[in-house]
Amino acid sequence: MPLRWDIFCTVVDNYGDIGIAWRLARQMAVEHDLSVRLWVDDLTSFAKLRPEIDPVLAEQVLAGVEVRFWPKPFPHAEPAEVVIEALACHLPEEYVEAMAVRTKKPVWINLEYLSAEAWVTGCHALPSPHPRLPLTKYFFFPGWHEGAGVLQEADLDRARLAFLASAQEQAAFWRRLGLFAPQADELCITLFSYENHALPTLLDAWAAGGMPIRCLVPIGPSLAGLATHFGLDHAAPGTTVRRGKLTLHVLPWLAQDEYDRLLWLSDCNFVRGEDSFVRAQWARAPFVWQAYRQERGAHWAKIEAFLERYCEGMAAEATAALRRFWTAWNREEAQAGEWRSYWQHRAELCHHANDWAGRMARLGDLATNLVKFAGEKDQ
Ligand code: TRH
Repeated sequence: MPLRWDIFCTVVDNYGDIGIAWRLARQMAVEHDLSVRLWVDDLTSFAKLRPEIDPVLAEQVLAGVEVRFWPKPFPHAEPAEVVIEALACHLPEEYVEAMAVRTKKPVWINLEYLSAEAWVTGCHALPSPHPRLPLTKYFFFPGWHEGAGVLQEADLDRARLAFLASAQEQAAFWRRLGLFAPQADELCITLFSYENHALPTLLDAWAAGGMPIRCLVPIGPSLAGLATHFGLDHAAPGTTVRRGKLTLHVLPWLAQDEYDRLLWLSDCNFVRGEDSFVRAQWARAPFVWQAYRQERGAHWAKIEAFLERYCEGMAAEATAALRRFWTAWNREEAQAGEWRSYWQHRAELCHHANDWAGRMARLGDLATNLVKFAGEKDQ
């Protein structure tokens, strides 16, 4: 079994790339006892997810992972036995040359973006020989197909259940956020999205609805629209807005593990991109996904493919309502009626979310499947 791993991550925009690369590196070190170097080109973004990271240090160790700043030009570094380019980033040319001169060539894996699309299954694990050097790169697609899986720490469910069973830990969590815990009759909704023109309409619907709603919005691109809508100069962490049945708090950016706890405590999670999307699934509560918008609408195929898989086994009416609401949210056209008909299926949505997480767990987790794959390719 190859023991030394290098994981490379470039932060393109947002936080999904580093969020995923970090979780993977940590799991490899903590659960698989591997020696892991994580090369990151933007430590400032990383520090938002893990405040222990010092953005000016070229080398540091966190949770057993050696975190290295990825500078340009790249310094000499002895390649590891397994090399992962996370989310299709490109390895430094100098490093690739160094891989090629090793007697035993490293196992080189391109860890791709997450997708439920059917073509992914056909491309998973395919080799791609380097055009010039004696190296082969393998494509590894995370997802809901055999041999792949998504990120899930071994103790994730246990940690979630322990947190949900501890009134003390939950009270401490709300204190850290500087908020009172939601009341028993309040619906707690987290809203992590890209800019979405449907947001004001949805907030109005919640304000005018019959149910008290506590909405928690992390700092991000949705805030500008929100401030304009509520006639505020600006919306910043600590801002609270009360309108009708709606109480909305703007949250500071939370450390990644803290954000997980927020998802666990909430009744419905609006999430985006890739990593929060997966974490909401492990929270076993209803969630609404805004996909990362791609050129020529390529993200619609991803949404459709996921819905196809996710809705399997869900009652027909709930499925139709979920599909309508998700589509409207991604089109940035969600209306009050679509939200109401979605949420009237709350019981079915909760039951299904729990079922789905059970089904996902049976696929095995991404880190373990990657370790197995690398072991098979290491000759
Ligand atoms: O930030 P994102 O939009 O990331 C996206 C996607 O990964 C997309 O596929 C990729 O192409 C693009 O980046 C470049 O959404 P995502 O994937 O949910 O990542 C957000 C990360 O931030 C996730 O690890 C959770 C974390 N997070 C916190 O740590 N604290 C917070 O308060 C919040 C709201 C999120």
